[in-house]
Amino acid sequence: MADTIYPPAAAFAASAHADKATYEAMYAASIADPDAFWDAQGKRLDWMTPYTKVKDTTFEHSGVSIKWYDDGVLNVSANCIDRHLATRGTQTAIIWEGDNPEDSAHITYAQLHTEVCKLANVYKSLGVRKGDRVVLYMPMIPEAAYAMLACNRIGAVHSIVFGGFSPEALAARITACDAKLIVTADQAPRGGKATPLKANVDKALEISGDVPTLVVERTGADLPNKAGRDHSYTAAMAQASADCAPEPMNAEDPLFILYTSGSTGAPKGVVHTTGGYLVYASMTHQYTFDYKDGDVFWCTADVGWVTGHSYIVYGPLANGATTLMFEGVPTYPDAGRFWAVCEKHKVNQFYTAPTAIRALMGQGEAFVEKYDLSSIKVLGTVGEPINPEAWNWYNDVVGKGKAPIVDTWWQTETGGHLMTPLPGAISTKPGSCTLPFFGVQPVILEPTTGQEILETEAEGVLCIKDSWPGQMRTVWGDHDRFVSAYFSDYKGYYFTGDGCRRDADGYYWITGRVDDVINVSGHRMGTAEVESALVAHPKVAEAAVVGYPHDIKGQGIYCYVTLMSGEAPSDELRVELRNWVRKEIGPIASPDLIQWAPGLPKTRSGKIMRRILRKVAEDDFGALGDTSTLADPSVVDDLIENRMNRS
Ligand code: 6R9
Repeated sequence: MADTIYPPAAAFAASAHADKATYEAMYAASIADPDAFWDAQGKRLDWMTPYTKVKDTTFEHSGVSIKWYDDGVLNVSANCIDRHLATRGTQTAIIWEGDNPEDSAHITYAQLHTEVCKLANVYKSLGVRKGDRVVLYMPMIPEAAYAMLACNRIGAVHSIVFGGFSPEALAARITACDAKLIVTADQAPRGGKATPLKANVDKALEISGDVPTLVVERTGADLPNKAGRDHSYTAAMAQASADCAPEPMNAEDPLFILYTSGSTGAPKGVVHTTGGYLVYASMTHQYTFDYKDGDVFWCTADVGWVTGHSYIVYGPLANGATTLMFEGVPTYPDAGRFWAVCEKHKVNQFYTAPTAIRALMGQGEAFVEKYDLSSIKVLGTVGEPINPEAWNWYNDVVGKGKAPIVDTWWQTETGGHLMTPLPGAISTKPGSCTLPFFGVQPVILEPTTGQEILETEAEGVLCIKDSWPGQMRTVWGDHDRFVSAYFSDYKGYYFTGDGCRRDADGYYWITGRVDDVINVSGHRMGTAEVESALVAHPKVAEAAVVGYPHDIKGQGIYCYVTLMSGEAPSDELRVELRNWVRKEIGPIASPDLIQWAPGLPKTRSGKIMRRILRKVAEDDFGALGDTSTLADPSVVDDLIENRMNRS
């Protein structure tokens, strides 16, 4: 069946930043002469010392090195705040919408400036210096944005840990970056419940050793304080001067670290730097969403994920936008909350994840129809492939067929969108992220030979041929891991870890991860992380984890567990293991299905054959392929007989 194609409306295209001809001309220019193209784009920022070099990058395996605007000097907070003050001091920078529908606030650029300068001085008074790392473990409150910007105002590097992560996961990240300060809050209200952030920090510090904390009084809960270690945000801010000059930073100085799951071992600390990242976040925010002055932009992500970094804080504020920050969840007080917020704040661009769309779709159209959504001009999605049913619902029910949908494919590692329709330029097809952004050269390689497939129609692994300014620069403290994870399987290319198909029109369709990373509700999870949490349990001898199709989450977590001899399987033990993984990693890693496996399918050399485990988890055991190389082929029969996902 031919794909339905949705061309941009003529009126939209006529006033957009880019129509089709503009996109094509700019894309061609960005590939023909990247230096000239990104030199011009670099001018979207204010530089304290202008750069003389633009692109200095190589993907050559022997010496992978990525530098952009290398000798330029700038400050991110000055670009996101100070330079807007003359023209936008009284404009709203951040609209905050609380978990409780009665709580909201507007913060102007002038107020943002004051708060960030004061907080930067608080950091200094707590001993934070240029280059030091600050861990943020925050609710979705304006203070989270202040805390990020105050870091880069003084040249400190933030590492945000998602508020849903456990004390154990938090401790590992505090230790990994040798944090000098932790900024947190007493509690994080979400969906009418309160996550005990400060109590989690207390537990984490028992593991990592003490680090000073700064605690925002979000709910005012009466909590224990450790004298000399824990500091009140309110008290510290009351003393702080609002005068803090922005620190001159080199374009390649680190801006932030963000830990993300890989296919092996512990999460990787993805490092983004100052100049290139901000140019790219700013440009993609402007073009992908066709953001115009005065628009209200809402990205529903959490600041603990890269989407929150680039499209709640850095991209929008660099562009002098009004950005909405939402503390709550899509279903509280009811499944109409997103649409109520869109109506209340007259949102113009709305950006969310397919898992949220699928969940809300299941609640029926009445929740959408209650609200006036006529302000919406562009709808965006991110995080995982969007199935056409969800795309169509988003288009018809939310957008009333009038708002173009931008399906943005990118990664923590890429800093900003790599493939996405531009809403005034590129016709969309439900489920395709369409075409590359400026400067991005996607290629599809044959997975085993690594040969580039040159035909338009192609399917294989997705790599990128050359650098773009928003690309990650290294893995924190482990450049070899950076090279081996992204530049070794397919030499000369950046390897995305995603599978991809290119259709006859040259449109790209992401087919999902080709490595041992699963995507649960748009959150990346290494199967190895869940496995190592499971085997840390005293009753577990061995564990293997795979993803399986899940209606709402996209993928669910399917665990095969071999118990220590003498341990008996039981439903109580299932509950215990599920809680154990939640405690080790966090609720997002909760196993959906746990199958007791007396044995795992292994090759004679002891490698687990995950292909077989995936098939059984998918309830598709008719196509197991060759099992004759297994050390003990009979384990497969037991796995099939006791499979948990039966349709
Ligand atoms: C931004 C973000 C990255 C992985 C990526 C891919 C999947 C993201 C997607 C998508 C299909 C899209 N992904 N956007 N797949 N269509 N529009 O999500 O970063 O958390 O690092 O995840 O998510 O598999 O490789 P991150």
